[in-house]
Amino acid sequence: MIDLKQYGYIEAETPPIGLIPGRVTELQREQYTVITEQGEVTAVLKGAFYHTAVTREDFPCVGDFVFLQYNENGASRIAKLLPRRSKFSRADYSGHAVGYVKTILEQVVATNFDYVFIVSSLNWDFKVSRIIRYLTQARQSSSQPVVILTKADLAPDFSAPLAEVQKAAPDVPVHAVSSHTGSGLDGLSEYLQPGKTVVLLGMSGVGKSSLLNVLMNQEVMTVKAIREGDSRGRHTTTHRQLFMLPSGAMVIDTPGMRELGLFGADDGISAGFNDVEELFTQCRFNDCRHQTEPGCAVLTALADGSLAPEHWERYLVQKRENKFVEDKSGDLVDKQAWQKSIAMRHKGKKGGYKK
Ligand SMILES: Nc1nc2c(ncn2[C@@H]2O[C@H](COP(=O)(O)OP(=O)(O)OP(=O)(O)O)[C@@H](O)[C@H]2O)c(=O)[nH]1
Ligand SMILES: [Mg+2]
Repeated sequence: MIDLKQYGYIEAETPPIGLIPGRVTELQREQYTVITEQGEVTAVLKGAFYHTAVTREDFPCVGDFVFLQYNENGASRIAKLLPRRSKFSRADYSGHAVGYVKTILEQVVATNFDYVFIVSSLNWDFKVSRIIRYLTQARQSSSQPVVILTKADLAPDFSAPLAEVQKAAPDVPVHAVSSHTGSGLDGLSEYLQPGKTVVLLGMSGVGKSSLLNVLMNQEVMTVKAIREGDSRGRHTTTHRQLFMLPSGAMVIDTPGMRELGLFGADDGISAGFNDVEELFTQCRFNDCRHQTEPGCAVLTALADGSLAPEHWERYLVQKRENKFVEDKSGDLVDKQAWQKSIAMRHKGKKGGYKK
């Protein structure tokens, strides 16, 4: 028998008769792998999910705790999604895929983790603004963000990028590590405690799976060299998966993202830019637009150097983007249409499932 508590399970409600608890460790297409007290099982969703889910957010995802009907001889059936302690979402702009153009949906990337490792390479394409975007979304997730700068072996002196991140996000721990030489990995042990879950997020090719492999002491995920010409990743990892480390902590590896679209990130923006929003309270006019108004605290702070122009610019960009997404995602009619379309799709596929 596996003790699910080691997988972070807390029994908040007793499972109904006939159902057992489990944690989703892998999702490939519509096929789930779930760890239960009976061991690892494959599972599909009960049809009810397709008919009652209002948004995609209601579907189980890697990291989720669920109740399922255990089936010894075939696929088990996930019957209920349990409340999430934390989740990392992004905007999914592929609304047209369901036939209703321009609805931006929430895509939940991972759930029930304690730390978000924002993974970025010291080797190439190092951009603080990208790290700050991930930070905004991570601050929204109800977990602690940590910035991991990888491939330290390729950057003989990484003090400048390290300092740059620390300056832009003074409240967030930053670690420079190398999966090849092992340098800096000791510093991660404070997060990798038994029962804790970490999710690895970042662009393709930054070394997320390499970090996972070295923490696992074995190659559990395929790693591929980045492209020679432009140092881009090859999108090697194509699905999300949760692993139990020898240390007793869990790591969720994810496919590299091309770009991270903010979703519902108002609180995350406020948390990362509270210094900026604090200035707003000092403007002479309540409805100050911080453009040309007299007595504007933002303009004063920009002029005297106490507010860095790039910090202000990032704030504006994120606010604008978040507002755009909110306007495009709030339309319930479109959500209902989406719901209908997946119910139809499920109906069409039903024959494919083993009963
Ligand atoms: N020099 C050096 N190379 C590294 C390090 N970590 C990863 N790499 C290399 O970077 C390349 C990409 O590594 P992956 O681990 O596949 O990157 P990933 O982030 O998982 O990429 P996706 O799965 O596509 O999202 C491989 O060639 C790795 O060998 C490191 O610490 N040092
Ligand atoms: Mg990978």
